[in-house]
Amino acid sequence: MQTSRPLTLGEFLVAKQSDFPFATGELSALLSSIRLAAKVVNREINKAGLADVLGDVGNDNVQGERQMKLDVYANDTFARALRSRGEVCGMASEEEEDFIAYNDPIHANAKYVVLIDPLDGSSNIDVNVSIGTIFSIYRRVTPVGTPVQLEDFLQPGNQQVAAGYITYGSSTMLVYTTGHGVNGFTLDPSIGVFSLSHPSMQCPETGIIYSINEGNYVHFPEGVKQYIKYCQAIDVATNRPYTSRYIGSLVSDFHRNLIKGGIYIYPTGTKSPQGKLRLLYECNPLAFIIEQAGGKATDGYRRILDLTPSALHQRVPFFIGSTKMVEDAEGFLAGTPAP
Ligand code: P6P
Repeated sequence: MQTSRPLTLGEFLVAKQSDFPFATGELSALLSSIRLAAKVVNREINKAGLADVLGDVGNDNVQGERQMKLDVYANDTFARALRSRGEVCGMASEEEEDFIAYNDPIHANAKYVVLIDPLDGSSNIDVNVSIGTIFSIYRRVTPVGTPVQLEDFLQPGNQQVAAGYITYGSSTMLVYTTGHGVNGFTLDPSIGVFSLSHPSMQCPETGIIYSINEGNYVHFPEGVKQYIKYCQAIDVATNRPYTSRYIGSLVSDFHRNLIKGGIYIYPTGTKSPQGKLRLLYECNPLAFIIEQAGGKATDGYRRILDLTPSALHQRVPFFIGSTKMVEDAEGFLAGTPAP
C-alpha cells in the first residue's frame, strides 16, 4: 500500500532543479553537502551534555568572542562537507579570520562560494537553549579556474543564489530559499531524513512580537527607544502592548517571527557602534529568506540586500521581520512615529 509521505529534502532538490533552466545539479549537490553537515552537527549538539563538547576551547575567535568547542566542531564539519564536493571554490566563516580557498584541481572549476555562521548563539549551548547555522551561497565573480578572491565574497546580498539556516531546537529544521519561495524541512532522527514540513513559508505582514535586548536600552538610538515605547503602549486597535520575546539566539528568534509574525532588532549602541550582527553570513542570508517570505530587512534606513560589503566580518544594524513592523520602526528612526 502506497502511504503518502512528505517529500524528502533530496527529492525536493531534484524536483525543484527545473527552477534553474541551466541547472547542472551543482547547486543541488552543494545543498546536499550542507544537509549532511547539518545532520552531523545536530548529532553532536544533541549529546552536548554527555560528550566532552560543552564549554569553550580557551581562546577567542576573530570576533573576540569566546570560541565554544561546538563552534570549532561545527566550523570544521561544514568546511569538510563543502570541501568534499567539487561545487565550492571557497568558504568564509565567522570562525575564520580570512576566507578559505579551495585551489586544488578538484575545485578549480567550481563556481560557488559559501559564507557561513557555523553555530550562531553558541553561548546558549551550555544552558540547552536552541542555536543555529546560517549560510549564504553566491556564484563566484572572478574567472572559473583561477584562485578565488576576496571580491567573490564581498558581493551584495541581492546577488545570492541561495540562503538558509538550520535551527537545532525542539526539532531540527533546515529552511532555505533559492529565490523561488521559502521551504522548511524537519529532521526525522529515526531515519536521518529531512522531510518537507513547512512548504512555501510566508511571514505575516504584521505581528505582536518584538525581539530586542532591552538590557541595552540606554545605549539605543532615540528612534529605537521610541519604537520600544510604542510596542509597550496600550492600544487595542493595534493589538498593543506587544509581546517581548528575546531568546538571545538569532536563528531561533528569526524562525519564530518568520512563522508567527514579529520583528527582531539589533541596532547600533555604544557597545556595538555598527550593530553586532554580521552582514555577510547573518544578515544577508536571513534578509533573502524574509523577503522571499514577504517580509522586510533593513539597517533601519536601507535594504540589507542592497548594502555593498567592504569587509568579511562587517557588522550592520539589523531590523528584520513582518513588513509593517519593520516600517513602523523605520518611521520612528526617521523621526516620524508610526501612525
Ligand atoms: P546580545 C549570538 O551571539 C548573537 O549573534 C545572536 O544569535 C543573538 O541574537 C545576539 O548575538 C545576542 O546578542 O548582545 O543580546 O547577547
